[in-house]
Amino acid sequence: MGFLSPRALFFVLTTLWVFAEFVLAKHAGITRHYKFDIKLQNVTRLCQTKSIVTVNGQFPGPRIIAREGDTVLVKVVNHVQNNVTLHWHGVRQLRSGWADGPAYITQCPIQTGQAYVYNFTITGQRGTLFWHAHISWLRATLYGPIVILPKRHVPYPFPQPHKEVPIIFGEWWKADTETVINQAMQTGGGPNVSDAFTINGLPGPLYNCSAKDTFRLKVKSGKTYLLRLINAALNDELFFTIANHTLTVVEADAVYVKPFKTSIVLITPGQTTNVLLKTKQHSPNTTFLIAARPYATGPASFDNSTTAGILEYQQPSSTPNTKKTKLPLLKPKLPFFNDTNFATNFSNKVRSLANKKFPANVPRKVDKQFFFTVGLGLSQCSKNQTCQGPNNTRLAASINNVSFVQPNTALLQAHFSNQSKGVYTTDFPANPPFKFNYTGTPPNNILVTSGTKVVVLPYKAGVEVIMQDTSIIGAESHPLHLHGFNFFIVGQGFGNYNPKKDPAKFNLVDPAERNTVGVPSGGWVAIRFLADNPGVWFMHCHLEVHTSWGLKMAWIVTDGKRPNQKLPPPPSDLPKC
Ligand SMILES: *[C@@H]1O[C@H](CO)[C@@H](O)[C@H](O)[C@H]1NC(C)=O
Ligand SMILES: *[C@@H]1O[C@H](CO)[C@@H](O)[C@H](O)[C@H]1NC(C)=O
Ligand SMILES: *[C@@H]1O[C@H](CO)[C@@H](O)[C@H](O)[C@H]1NC(C)=O
Ligand SMILES: *[C@@H]1O[C@H](CO)[C@@H](O)[C@H](O)[C@H]1NC(C)=O
Ligand SMILES: *[C@@H]1O[C@H](CO)[C@@H](O)[C@H](O)[C@H]1NC(C)=O
Ligand SMILES: *[C@@H]1O[C@H](CO)[C@@H](O)[C@H](O)[C@H]1NC(C)=O
Ligand SMILES: *[C@@H]1O[C@H](CO)[C@@H](O)[C@H](O)[C@H]1NC(C)=O
Ligand SMILES: *[C@@H]1O[C@H](CO)[C@@H](O)[C@H](O)[C@H]1NC(C)=O
Ligand SMILES: *[C@@H]1O[C@H](CO)[C@@H](O)[C@H](O)[C@H]1NC(C)=O
Ligand SMILES: *[C@@H]1O[C@H](CO)[C@@H](O)[C@H](O)[C@H]1NC(C)=O
Ligand SMILES: *[C@@H]1O[C@H](CO)[C@@H](O)[C@H](O)[C@H]1NC(C)=O
Ligand SMILES: *[C@@H]1O[C@H](CO)[C@@H](O)[C@H](O)[C@H]1NC(C)=O
Ligand SMILES: [Cu+2]
Repeated sequence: MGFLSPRALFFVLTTLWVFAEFVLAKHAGITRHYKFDIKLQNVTRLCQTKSIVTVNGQFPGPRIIAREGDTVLVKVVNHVQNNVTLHWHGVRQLRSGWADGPAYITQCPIQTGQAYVYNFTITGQRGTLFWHAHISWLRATLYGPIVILPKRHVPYPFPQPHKEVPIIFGEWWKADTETVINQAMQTGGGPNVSDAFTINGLPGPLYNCSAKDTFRLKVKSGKTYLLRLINAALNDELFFTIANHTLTVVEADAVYVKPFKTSIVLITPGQTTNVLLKTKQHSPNTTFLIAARPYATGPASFDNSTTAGILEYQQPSSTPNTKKTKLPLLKPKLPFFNDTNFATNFSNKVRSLANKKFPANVPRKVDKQFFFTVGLGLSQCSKNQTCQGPNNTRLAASINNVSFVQPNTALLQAHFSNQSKGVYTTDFPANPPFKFNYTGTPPNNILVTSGTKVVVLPYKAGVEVIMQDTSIIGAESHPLHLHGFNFFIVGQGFGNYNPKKDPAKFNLVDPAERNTVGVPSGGWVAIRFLADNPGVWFMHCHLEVHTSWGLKMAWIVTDGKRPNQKLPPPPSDLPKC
């Protein structure tokens, strides 16, 4: 047995060191454990007490805080009569589709008395996302922020904020929301609109009986605050603003963007946006209204109310009296409820950072192309019923005229065990059944067809989807959300998509990378993604009413050849139907 020369020893040690660094970097994350007890809680809003479904009795629900690379384990125990599932909205769920959560897509519901552990690792993402129930309309009260910090010692690509504040918008009904949607599905008419919007669960002073339920943002002068905006409302895109302050948008859907300044943010249900708020150098002798209200383009009536909070500066200690005197309140201006020009200008400003550290990996090669019409339609009323849709019909919604029918068992289980028969078919159309002027006069027959149809994508396919709004019943902006992937928004426009002219204008350099995009009212949007995540992935309108009417479909991405390109088997506690 000989001794290693100093030179050889150095070589061995550095090799070990490099290897250890590599292992540490790959497994740098820690495991974060959460326990979510689903239970009822009495909550009073707008002078009315209501029993709502909550996590741990909290409304809004608890925050999940993790770092990029961490594993999150959430043990969900269902103590209520409703079936429940939770979705980790925007988390990519690389090869962990069993933890994604949409009911009857990736899992059967967690039934009364049952438990399920959601187990996922946050890979390559940092920013703000949120969790919410993904069954019926339970997400009206079951939602909360997901804060993903960068890896330890990795700074933000913008000034380190003094403080970070999640701001989650919600929508509140005085009535029980399960009754609201059940009634609408019975009658075929539109569901009753909400009674209020909320900021962190609080409607604010512009509603009757609500001044005490007001979100207050207390700040110091001359500091930078990171506001993590989340739209968890069910059916409304929202304009958001703070009187007399400019915001800098730095991140959207947990992807950094090229910073830009704006006084108003547009945020659709399902979207998240991080903004920097730089407070004034000297504490002003006034307070400022924080406000959000809908951007609405559809034909249906909507909740046209405004939720508000108050931005307060901490007054210098030399003026102790100011506490007692009521400071004046400055009010902001928001765009008109149907200001599509503002919406277009705003969404065009959102661009990927697209630098060395945070590249925009836009698929250059398109292997599979789809043209999807998205919009409303009608379905027939049963013979012995009267329906409240137009001309005694039922309101419906579809993609390529297919209104999705929820199966009785989860698609992912059926796919994994090769038992699709009687559950789903793989003939979801790549194009609409017939061409018409999508944004002009609707065709005579606007009845939708229905079925549980999916598209099968080969592993690693480059996918392009053109989503075209229709003016059937009324043009409307639809926030489409894709599970399991981020996509790049390579183009958008008004009227009908022109396959000859429009692709030349696509942005393949720094397009926004998101998980939810508003298909413009009376227009189209083109997205691209790489199908690198095996599993079954839901895509749907994040206006909950449209999802209820069938504006949803699923993609199946096949396994790749290598072991680390395959979907692992389901966890043993996966709920059964
Ligand atoms: C809610 O209030 C009702 C009526 O007062 C009461 O019967 C019920 O026990 C309360 N529920 C909870 C979870 O506190
Ligand atoms: C979570 O998933 C990982 C990866 O599949 C697995 O190694 C781990 O054992 C799981 N943890 C629990 C508590 O199920
Ligand atoms: C919905 O509104 C209608 C008309 O105001 C009312 O009769 C009905 O009770 C409401 N439904 C629910 C579930 O509150
Ligand atoms: C608030 O209350 C007043 C007086 O009771 C009533 O006239 C008004 O319609 C209410 N406003 C809202 C938004 O409910
Ligand atoms: C707030 O904005 C208004 C209108 O732009 C302006 O007149 C006013 O001076 C501003 N006040 C403060 C305290 O910034
Ligand atoms: C703040 O406003 C109050 C009441 O309007 C006034 O009395 C006070 O002088 C003001 N202070 C400053 C520093 O402007
Ligand atoms: C919504 O409310 C605003 C005032 O806040 C009003 O100008 C507008 O006409 C309303 N829109 C609808 C569709 O009711
Ligand atoms: C917005 O609504 C107003 C009032 O309902 C209407 O006059 C106007 O034409 C609408 N604007 C657009 C762009 O649809
Ligand atoms: C309609 O008729 C069918 C078959 O006779 C019956 O099962 C169903 O309950 C009826 N529905 C209504 C709403 O009356
Ligand atoms: C309802 O019927 C009338 C008369 O046939 C027709 O003009 C109208 O377009 C129909 N409405 C819808 C939404 O189909
Ligand atoms: C489609 O309809 C719109 C609105 O009526 C019209 O402006 C446009 O010219 C039509 N497009 C085609 C290709 O017919
Ligand atoms: C809950 O889910 C199970 C399994 O899919 C189903 O059989 C049952 O009818 C559901 N219960 C309710 C109340 O929806
Ligand atoms: Cu929609």
